[in-house]
Amino acid sequence: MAKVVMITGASSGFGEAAARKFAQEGFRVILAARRLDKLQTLAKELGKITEVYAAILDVTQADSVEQFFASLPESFKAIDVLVNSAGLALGMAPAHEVDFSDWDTMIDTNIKGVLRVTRAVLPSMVASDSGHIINIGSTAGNWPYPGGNTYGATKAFVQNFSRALRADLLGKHIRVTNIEPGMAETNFSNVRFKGDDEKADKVYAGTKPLTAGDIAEIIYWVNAMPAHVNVNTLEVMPTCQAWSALSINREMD
Ligand code: NDP
Ligand code: 8X3
Repeated sequence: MAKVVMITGASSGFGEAAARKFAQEGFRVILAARRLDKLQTLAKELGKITEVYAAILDVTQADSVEQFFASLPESFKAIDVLVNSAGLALGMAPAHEVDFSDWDTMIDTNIKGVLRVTRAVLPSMVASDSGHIINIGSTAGNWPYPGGNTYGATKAFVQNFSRALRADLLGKHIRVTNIEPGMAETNFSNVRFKGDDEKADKVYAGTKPLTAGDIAEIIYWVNAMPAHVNVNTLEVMPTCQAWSALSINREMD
C-alpha cells in the first residue's frame, strides 16, 4: 500500500505545494487546515492521481485536533510522514507596542499546534517503528530582526523541539527534520499584514524569493533520502537574501 503523508497548512503555500509533490510521487495524502473549501479544491485535483483525505483542522484547538484524528478513515490512520506546515506571523510591531493577542495566536499555532499534532501522530509511528516528522521552522528562529520578536521565538522553539524529539526517539527508525526557509512568496505576508496586500507585495518587490514549489521539493527530498539519513536542520534562503552587519545606533549616550 502507498505511504501516507499528513500535511497541516495544506490549504496554502508550502503545505499545498508539498501535498502536490507527495501526491505526484505516489503518496496517499491527508490534507488539513481550517479552510475546507481550499482543501476540497486541492483534494479534487489530487484525487485524480492518488487517494486523498481532507478535513478541517484548527491546530490551536485541542478539540479540533482530537476530532480530526478520531475521524481519520482506517486506511489513513498509519501516518508515515507528518509535515507540520500550519503556521503564521502576525504583525511586525516592536515588542513594546504589539497587540498581545497576536503573540497568543502565534504561540498557539506555531508552538502548541505543532506540539498537539505531533503528540497525536507519534504513538502510531513509535508502534510501527517508522516515520518522519518534518517541521517548518524559519530563518527567523536563528536570526532575529526588528519586529520578528515572538514569531522568531516560536520558530526557535520549533528548532529546539525538533532536536529534542530526535533525542527522545533515538534507537527508533523515526526521523525528525526542521526546515528553515528564509523569504518565500506565499500567502505568509498577506496574513502577517492582515490583508494589506500592497504591504505584502512590497516584501517581495525587486527580489527573486523562494517559491512554495522550492520548499516542497526540499520537504520531499529530506524524506526521499535513505531511511538511515536524518537531515536534522536545513536552512535555505533565496540567493538574493543574506545577513547584514549588526545594527549600531550612533546617537545614544
Ligand atoms: P501560508 O499563509 O501560505 O500558509 C499557511 C498555512 O497555515 C495555511 O494553509 C493555513 O490554513 C494554515 N494555518 C494557519 N493557522 C492554522 C490553524 N490554526 N490551524 C490549521 N492550519 C492553520 O504561508 P506559508 O505556506 O508560507 O507558511 C507555512 C509555514 O512556513 C508557516 O509555519 C510559516 O511560519 C513558515 N515559513 C514561511 C516562510 C515564508 O516566507 N513564506 C519562511 C519560513 C517559514 P488555514 O488558514 O486554511 O487554516
Ligand atoms: C518567514 C521568513 O524572514 O519573514 O519565516 O521571518 S521571515
